[in-house]
Amino acid sequence: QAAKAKTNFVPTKEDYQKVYNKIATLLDADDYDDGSYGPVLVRLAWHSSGTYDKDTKTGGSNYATMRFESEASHGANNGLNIARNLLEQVKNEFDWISYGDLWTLAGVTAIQEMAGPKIPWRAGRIDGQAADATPDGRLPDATQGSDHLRKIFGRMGFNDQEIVALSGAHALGRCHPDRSGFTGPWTFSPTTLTNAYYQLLFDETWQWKKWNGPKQLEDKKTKSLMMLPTDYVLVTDKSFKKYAKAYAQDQDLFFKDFSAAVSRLFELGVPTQQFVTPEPWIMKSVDEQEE
Ligand code: CCH
Repeated sequence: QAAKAKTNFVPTKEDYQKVYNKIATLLDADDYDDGSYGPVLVRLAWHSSGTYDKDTKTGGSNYATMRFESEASHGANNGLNIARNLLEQVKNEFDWISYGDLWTLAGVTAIQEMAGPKIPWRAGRIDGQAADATPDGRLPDATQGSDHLRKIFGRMGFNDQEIVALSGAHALGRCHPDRSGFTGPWTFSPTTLTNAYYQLLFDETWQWKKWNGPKQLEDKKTKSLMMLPTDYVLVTDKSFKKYAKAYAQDQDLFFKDFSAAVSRLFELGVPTQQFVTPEPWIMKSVDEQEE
């Protein structure tokens, strides 16, 4: 490590692959949620990117402003300290990486290692200042409807098709009452990325859950799955529904569109000239390297 003098060490794709591999070793955890930190790492990458505003060109993944209390304390970011703290182990070993690169690369690693598609990724984000932190209210509010989704994702520069494709990330993970107030997973396989989220939206009968918590839906049959009001609009809004149906019927199509949209999401707010290469990298999965 001593040879890597901080000032002139220029990391290569192989160095970032080492970071990927290190993150991959931290994913499995018997005593956490459904056995993987993958979903919460995907949520960290998304919340650090989804603050982007295309008109003012503020927010996004470039400055990793969730490091600052003013942004970490936004209600939408509850629980993401778990993901940030986990990644400190990686930052300690690879101190040359910026937090924006670390967090988005962790999202890429988690998606790929949870059987998802390859997510093209570029390095080059830089750590910003507290003054770059974004105001509260830029991330979506789960209690709202399609107008809200179009307003929030439109501000980031995404269209209806991309909104629906990105929402498929909810095949992963779960809601935690102590973080968002909502409860339960969206699918029966919350640590594997599939198109099950869309299939369940169409195939199950969804009813409002009777409880003291915030408005959410449950599947009538098992009452063990959930949908947020914002998830359910993917089948009630005519334009969203068209894409949701297509993804329910074709996992390859979902993977292709999800990969493109997530890759763009994770680059929001990063000036093109900052990226270390013009062409994105495809990081190797752990399995591929063992072959
Ligand atoms: Fe999400 N998400 N998300 N989400 N999300 C939650 C959890 C995850 C919304 C609300 C919530 C995306 C879009 C939306 C993940 C990825 C993405 C939770 C529960 C809420 C609430 C948090 C908790 O309690 O822990 C809303 C509203 C939208 C609007 O579209 C997008 C886009 C992505 C990624 C591309 C993942 C993964 C989780 C699971 C986290 C975990 O800890 O299991």
